[in-house]
Amino acid sequence: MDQLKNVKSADKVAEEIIEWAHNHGVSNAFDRAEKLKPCPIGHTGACCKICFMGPCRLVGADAEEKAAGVCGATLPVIAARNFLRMVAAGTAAHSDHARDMAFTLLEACTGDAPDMKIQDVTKLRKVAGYLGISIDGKDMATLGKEVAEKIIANFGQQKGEVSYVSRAPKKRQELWRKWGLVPRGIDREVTEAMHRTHMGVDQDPENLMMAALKCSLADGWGGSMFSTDITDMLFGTPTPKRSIASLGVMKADEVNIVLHGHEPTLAEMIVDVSTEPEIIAYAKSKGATGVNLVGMCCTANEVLMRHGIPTAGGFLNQELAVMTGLAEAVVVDVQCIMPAIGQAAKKFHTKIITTSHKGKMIDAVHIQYDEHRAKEIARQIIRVAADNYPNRTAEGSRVTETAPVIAGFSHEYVEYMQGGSYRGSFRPLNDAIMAGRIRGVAGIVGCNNPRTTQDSFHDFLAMEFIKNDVLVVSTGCGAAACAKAGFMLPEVALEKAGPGLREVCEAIGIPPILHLGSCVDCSRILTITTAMVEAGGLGDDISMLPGIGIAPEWMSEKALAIGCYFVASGMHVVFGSESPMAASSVVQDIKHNVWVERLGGRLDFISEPQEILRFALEKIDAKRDALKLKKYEPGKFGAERVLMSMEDRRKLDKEMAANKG
Ligand code: NFS
Repeated sequence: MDQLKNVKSADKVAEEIIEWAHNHGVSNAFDRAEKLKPCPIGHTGACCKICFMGPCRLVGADAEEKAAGVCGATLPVIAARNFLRMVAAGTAAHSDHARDMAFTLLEACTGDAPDMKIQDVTKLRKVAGYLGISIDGKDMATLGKEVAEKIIANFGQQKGEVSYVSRAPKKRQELWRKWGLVPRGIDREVTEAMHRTHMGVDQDPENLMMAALKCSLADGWGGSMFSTDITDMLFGTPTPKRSIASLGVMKADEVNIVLHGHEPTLAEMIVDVSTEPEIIAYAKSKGATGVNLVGMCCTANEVLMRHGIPTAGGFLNQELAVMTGLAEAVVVDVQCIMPAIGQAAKKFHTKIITTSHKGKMIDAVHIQYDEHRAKEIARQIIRVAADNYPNRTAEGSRVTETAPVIAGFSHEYVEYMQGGSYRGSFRPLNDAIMAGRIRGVAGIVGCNNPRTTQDSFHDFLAMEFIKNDVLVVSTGCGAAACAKAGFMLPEVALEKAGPGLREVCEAIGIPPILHLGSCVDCSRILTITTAMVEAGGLGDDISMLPGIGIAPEWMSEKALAIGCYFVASGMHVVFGSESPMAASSVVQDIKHNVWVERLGGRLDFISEPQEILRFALEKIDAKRDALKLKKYEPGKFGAERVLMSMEDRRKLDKEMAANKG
């Protein structure tokens, strides 16, 4: 870790390009972060700019006790309000993405989006079951339409409960009801959060912080979970795919198109048409040998999980992709698109193509995506990129190094690996945890942030966890970091894993670091933890599982929404860097002690990776102790097999049937 303190990125390929940019005077986020230090008042949550009597900045050693804004708002109120607004923005982003997916599903079923159809019927039936929709006698289009309409209704629902709340463990649901945290409708919770934080409404920090949890549940067990399910239905539930990762995925002699952003629909269409003979012929007519698609950020995760499209990396690699000088086009839609790519593109031949009316850029070409003619637009985009191929100059930093990766671990696949189509269950994993072969499970998720050496926290924690027999599940830019580091090649990870984890992973046939997808796919972690509770042996609620959620290099409001819904679901969550509410000890106390008392989860901000590791292992071990499980000792576990005998299996089936009954 220490040797990384002097570099900007742990990703060697990225580091090479950053140095190139620095030496060529090309502006980049790493240099800008050095010049532009965060405002210490806003950084800790002590600045209120909610009304125009201010902004009021509450500073000074005794600000918490004595200071107040012009209206009288105290520091705890200001810090809690700021936090709730961030969580609401994160929830809105995931959920508006989900809404678009729901309308795409609807139009695919009504025939209004003729280039799309449901690809995973098993998943459609499963989702219909979750939503209480009968499947009897219905054809796929009718059922799909009903499912889409029911999901769309969840956004504007005014009363009642968001449908997927019923997928959580029973005990958790009761806890949410007890504390008034069940989201009524997705949009309603976001709107209410904005209202509560308007000048002069909610002035109780505890009430505001509980509202943050409620709003986040509309994301985790609402928008994000719907989005994952719809994407699986429309484009297939992921299964393992082999590919490559790093900025070296650009090809010198092909038309390179970077698919960047979040909603996978257009990217799917581009993947689909990119192999059409006419499209390839068009690229060749411009002097290239073919079309090379590469992903960026969460769109990368979506098309990597389903098609094995190489990933150029996460958030901080986007400017660098332009600086390779090899990108003919960066196609973007919404979220995590740095305005800087438009400015960087001016120095190269790269065209930035915006595709959503929600996300336009002045330095870009806009080609509006329209699901009624999805493939036609996808072809148009590839042609625009191909037309740009002859404009390539020799400018840029050329790199060719890549790392192999295996991604595509949907929760369905992980379950399938533990017993096949009919007997799939999370019980083998639970048994391994109970026996002490696996110490616990860590979710490493979230962004990159140039205030941290890029990827260094993700890489360090992933490696240390598996050495300590902790199974790692990863999404978002955390997963991209592990992929680029070569940790997502099972052989590499197995070699580094502790003996217990290694044995279990080999027996089940999964790697010790699992790529679960994009950030909305953090909902897969909720599904897995619920399945682990249901499989038995590790308590009756998510809060009892020896697990932890970590976003070590976060920067986005979406990450905070994710962190909050994990806390509300009962997990301990650790974020890297400083707390955005650090100025208020009252608010800090709420997110530690009040939340843990009421919901079993808490949110900590820890800036040192070694300390994050120590804290996480301590929490995992404490949960093991509370469950009275065998004490974890590296390399020491019983001689019993991990995979169950048929007899065990039958016993378990009976137990499960009895539980259901
Ligand atoms: Ni997540 Fe995806 Fe990455 Fe952070 Fe942005 S890409 S939704 S927010 S930066 S992990």
